[in-house]
Formats: sequence, structure tokens, C-alpha cells
Amino acid sequence: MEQFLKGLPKVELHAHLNGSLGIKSLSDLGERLYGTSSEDFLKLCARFSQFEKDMDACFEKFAFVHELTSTRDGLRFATELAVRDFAEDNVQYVELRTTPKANENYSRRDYVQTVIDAIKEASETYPEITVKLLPSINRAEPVDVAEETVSLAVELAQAYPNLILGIDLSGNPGKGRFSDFAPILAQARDKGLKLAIHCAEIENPSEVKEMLQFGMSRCGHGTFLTPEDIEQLKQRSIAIECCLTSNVKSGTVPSLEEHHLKRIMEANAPKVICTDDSGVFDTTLTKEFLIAAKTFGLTRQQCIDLTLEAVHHSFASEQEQIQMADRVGNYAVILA
Ligand code: 6MZ
Repeated sequence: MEQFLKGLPKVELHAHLNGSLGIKSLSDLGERLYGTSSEDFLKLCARFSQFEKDMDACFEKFAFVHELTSTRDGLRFATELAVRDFAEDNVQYVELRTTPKANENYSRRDYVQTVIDAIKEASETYPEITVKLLPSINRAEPVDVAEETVSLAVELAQAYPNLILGIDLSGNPGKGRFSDFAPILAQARDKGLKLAIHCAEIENPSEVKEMLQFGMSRCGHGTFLTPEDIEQLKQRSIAIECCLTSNVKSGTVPSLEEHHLKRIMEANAPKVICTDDSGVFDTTLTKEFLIAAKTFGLTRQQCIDLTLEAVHHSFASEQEQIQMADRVGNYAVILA
């Protein structure tokens, strides 16, 4: 099964750039930035791979990566390395999300442009993978930052219509209020951007209600959705992005066996398997499929069907979706 899943031309729809750098990439990045990796740096990396079962502890890990990507060079290398890692895992299409940041080295505009340039370069080095970009709004940051992110995304989506396809709302789910961001998200949607919204990652029924009323193109996590919510998403053909390892390691789901993917599959609602933060949670899309297959007894055909579901719910053009589905179909035929 593992070999089969590794070779499957997979589709990744929920991956945060700074969360997608594994130990190997972090040490490659450290080496490129600081010369040969120092012992202190490697010790830091080792700490990075240890897990505390807590959402706040996992958010502290992002701060560590953010330090490494706080220069244009760091950000550029990191983007290339993230694309490399997905390509090496035979991911044929990835929608990378990232929160534009500003510091003494770059503005938010520079940040997004640097990521765009790095994606373009990486696409030449790894032509077998298609990369798209979803700028993220971090709900823990002020609303005016979100406004800047959306106006940048709208402007750059015009310049790069085949690359910037939507907006993600993410960040520590215990912080910020959805209602404060809803007007800005509505503006993005009116301008044609798709919305991928982290929803019900922690228990907050009133916010989930607001989010479902507002609408979205895809639902991130959906851990605390009720059966009625799941039914509603099914009726509206909104896929739930399921990130098994992330949810267990960040402590929102008690065990793999109790993961809501099971309920979603039983309800026959749309779903996609994703990594979330393959670096922080030490996983790959192959591993996530393997975990889902082992935990819920999925067959090869079900894994192929899940990949085709991801193709369908991606923000790619119809033409791109046909090409992706063909690659999956050809792989399935060869192995039949
Ligand atoms: C919510 C998350 C997340 O944007 O710096 N992020 N937001 N829930 C999660 N589940 C664990 N995992 C990552 O990537 C890292 C940022 O993505 C968001 C957080 O805002 C985190 O700081 P970028 O590339």
C-alpha cells in the first residue's frame, strides 16, 4: 500500500508554507542561510520535532520557522524547499497558503512577490508539480492587516491569474473573531477569489453557524461540525479538508480512530485528505493517506477516489482538473 500511495499523483489542498518545512528542509535552509549547520541550530531543529499535544505549543513552532524565513533569501529558499518536498512525495498539484508578513527586510507586497518568484523558479526545477498560491489572513492579527492582504491578493491575482486563486482564513482558532473578517472576505469573494476557511477547528458553535451562513469554497478541518453541519456542506458540495496527524498532534482530536473523517465518509460528504503542516507535524501526504487507509480500512480504489475528489474540489481550471484526473487514471490503469 505504501508504495502504491507514494507513486499516486496526489493533490494537496491544505498546506501552510511555513508549516511545510520538515527537519531536512529546515537544516538545508539553515545551511544555506548560515553556512554549514551549527550544532545549536541542529539542536533547535531536534526540539522542533518534539510534540506537545496542544494547539498553542504548535503555534510556537511557527515562530521558529518564521525566524528562518524573515529575509527574502530565507523565504525564497524555504518556498523552493517546500515545493521540492511535495514534488518528491509525488504530489502533482499543491495549493500553498501563506500569510504575507512585513518586517525590516520586506513589506507584505515584497513577501508575496518573493513567494511568487520562488514558485516560478521551483516550477522550472520541478516541472511535474503545479503550484498555486492562496494568501492567508491570520485571524490573530488586526483587521487592517487582513485588508492589506486582500487588496494585495486581488491586485496580484490580476497579474498572476493562473497562480493566485483564493484566500485562506487561518491562524490560532482561539484568537480573533470571524465577524470582524467577514466583510473583507466578502470583498475578496466579490472580486472572484475563492475562500478556504478554517472552520470548526476548535469547538465554537456560534462561529461555525456564522461561517456556514457566510459560505465558503472549502472548509478547513471541520473537526467540531455537527452531523447537520456536515449534511449542509454535503448539500452545498463544500469539501472538508481533513488533516489527521495535525488534528491529533495539536490535540483537537483524541485519537486517529476518533477522527471525524470517519463520520464524513459515512455521511458520504465531500472531503479531501491534506497535510496542513507537513514539517511541524512530521508527515507527508503519502503518510496521511497511509494513516487514513490503515485506520479506516481504505482500499486502493478508495484512495484513488479520494484523490479524484481532491482534483474536483481544487481551485484549478477545468482543463487543469482534466489533466490531473488523467494522471491519476493512468496510474490506476498501470497498476491494475
Ligand atoms: C490554523 C494554522 C494552522 O502562513 O506563515 N496555520 N492556522 N490552524 C492550524 N492548524 C494546526 N497551521 C498553520 O504558515 C504558518 C501559519 O499558518 C497558520 C498559522 O497562522 C501559522 O502561523 P505561514 O506560511
